[in-house]
Amino acid sequence: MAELRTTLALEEEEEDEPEYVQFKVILLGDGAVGKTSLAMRFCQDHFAKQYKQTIGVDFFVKRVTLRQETGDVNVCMQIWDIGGQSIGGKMVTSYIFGSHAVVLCYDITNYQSFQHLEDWYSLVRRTFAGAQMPYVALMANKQDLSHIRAVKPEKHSQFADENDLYSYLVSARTGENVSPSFYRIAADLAGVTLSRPELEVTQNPCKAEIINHQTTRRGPPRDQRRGHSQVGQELRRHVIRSALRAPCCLPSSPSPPPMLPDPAPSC
Ligand SMILES: Nc1nc2c(ncn2[C@@H]2O[C@H](COP(=O)(O)OP(=O)(O)OP(=O)(O)O)[C@@H](O)[C@H]2O)c(=O)[nH]1
Ligand SMILES: [Mg+2]
Repeated sequence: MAELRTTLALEEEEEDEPEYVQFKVILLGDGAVGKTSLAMRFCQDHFAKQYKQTIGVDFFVKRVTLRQETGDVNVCMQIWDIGGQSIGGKMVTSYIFGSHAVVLCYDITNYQSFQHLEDWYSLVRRTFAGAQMPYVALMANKQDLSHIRAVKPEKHSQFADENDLYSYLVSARTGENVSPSFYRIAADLAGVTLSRPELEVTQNPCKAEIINHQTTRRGPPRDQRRGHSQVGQELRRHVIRSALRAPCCLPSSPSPPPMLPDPAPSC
């Protein structure tokens, strides 16, 4: 009898657990462009100033609920943060394989990191040769440093247009546009249309910095004067219905990842 009660309780618990649509999202790009920082900002709302190189791959998980009139959709995003040094390595194609979304990241203050996206993107195309390409996005990080940018917005738009990429402008440091961008990716993958208020709710509050104007002769930097609302995003709707109906767990790669998360994924 006690056993039966335990089984019933377990079944009830399972019924309460929402079903998650699971997506594998990989972050690619040169070393130090801010991939780990973006994943950390989105999953843990944390930013570390100090650079710690990612060796191989690191994993993050974030569960999000997408609200729509016909019912909520629960999404579990497995974020594969690929170390920038992996580009020449043997394992990189197996990391990319099976991904639903690829986010090509660069640092707007580092022109080379933008140029190298050609190489990263061709690696993605080679991995998916003959198969359906995943959702591919172009993510321009370090928008807080726009006063020392090396990549003009026109260059960004041109690359996105020529390659038909979704486009996001973000700052892992301030958190600007990070959550809305990943929510948008989740929604596009799940085929959910998010309303503007929902996207705004996902925006992290920015920390205000107090500047002493009496001792600062030139005033605050230009980007602080403009505030954070000017960072726009060019978003095109495109739905990929490749969701795997599966419980949320790591990893879900067709081939097991050679390096397990260390420490265990958290969010
Ligand atoms: N100002 C500024 N610094 C950033 C931003 N994002 C990341 N950084 C800094 O850039 C450095 C590199 O960031 P990481 O996230 O470690 O870069 P990564 O792309 O993961 O690098 P690899 O692991 O080598 O591939 C760190 O010192 C971060 O603090 C940003 O949006 N603004
Ligand atoms: Mg890293």
